Amino acid sequence: MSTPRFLVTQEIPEPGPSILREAGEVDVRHGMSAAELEGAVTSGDYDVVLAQVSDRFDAPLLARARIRGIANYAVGYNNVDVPAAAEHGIAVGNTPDVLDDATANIAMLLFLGAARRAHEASEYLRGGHFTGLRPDLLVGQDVTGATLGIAGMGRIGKAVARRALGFGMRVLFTQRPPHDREVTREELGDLADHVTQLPWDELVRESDYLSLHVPLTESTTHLVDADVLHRMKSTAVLVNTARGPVVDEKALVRALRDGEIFAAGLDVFENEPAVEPELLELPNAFLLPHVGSAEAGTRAGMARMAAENAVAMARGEQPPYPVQP
Ligand code: 8YV
Repeated sequence: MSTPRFLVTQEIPEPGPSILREAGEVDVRHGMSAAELEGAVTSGDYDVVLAQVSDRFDAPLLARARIRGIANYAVGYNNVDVPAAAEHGIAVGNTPDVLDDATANIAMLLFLGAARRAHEASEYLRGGHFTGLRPDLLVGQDVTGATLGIAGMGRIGKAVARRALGFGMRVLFTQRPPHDREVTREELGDLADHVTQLPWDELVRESDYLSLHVPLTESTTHLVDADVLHRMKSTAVLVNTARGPVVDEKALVRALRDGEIFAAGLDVFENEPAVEPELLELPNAFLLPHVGSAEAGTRAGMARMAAENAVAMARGEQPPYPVQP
């Protein structure tokens, strides 16, 4: 067998590079345009691409691709047309489980930051406006005793539920909005006695905090649109650590501006890395640049899994972490 050749589209942390170098030749080509990625993938120069979620592999590209596999450095894989990849014998892998806690942690940070006006408070202080305590200074929303609605009770949704229970919140969820299916007690495991499943419409109405943990698919694109935002409580906080297009960003800007909801905490954006300019101006939007999994140990774990996937794919073996659509 010839030496495997890996294309890495962004530098990843150890042990990723060591695992790849031990198995073959590694080419790190940071910042490739879509045309450059297409050229590389169709050139026959590489066996496997270790990819980011910003690298798009659609059906026309996959039809012309001369690679054995795509090892996504992410749990999400909406950047790959998985059925088209399967049709052309291209394996696809991801990095599940390892980033659940980190992503749940960032969801909590967004909740608290948006509810307690952390961004505004920090700006206020740094702007030299803090001249003394005031009872009306930067009053936010209550967290303890409030109701959290979780859209998507998968691994990350469950990790958020456990944290929210620790904060004394009531936890409701819809498993697979907008069209739910009933979840068994076995599936809920340790959470079975502590969380309640509701239809999506009711979840929207009941939630003081609505946190999104669904994959991006056709049915979840603009799951949170103008109509949903309108039906949320005016005191509600929306949190998105999933994928930007799950929320209609323009409608969200209007809802935040017009006080239809209290605040939003967002780690992902509809047209990443671009962000609706108006969103950047709104004090009640607490925004982070897609750092959900950015904890050192988590990223090392993701790097190991993606590299192990890539090596197995290059050898024509079943990857240890194949995507499970
Ligand atoms: C990013 C993510 O991939 O895992 C996912 O689906 O969205 C993130 O973890 C990460 O920021 C690496 O670039």
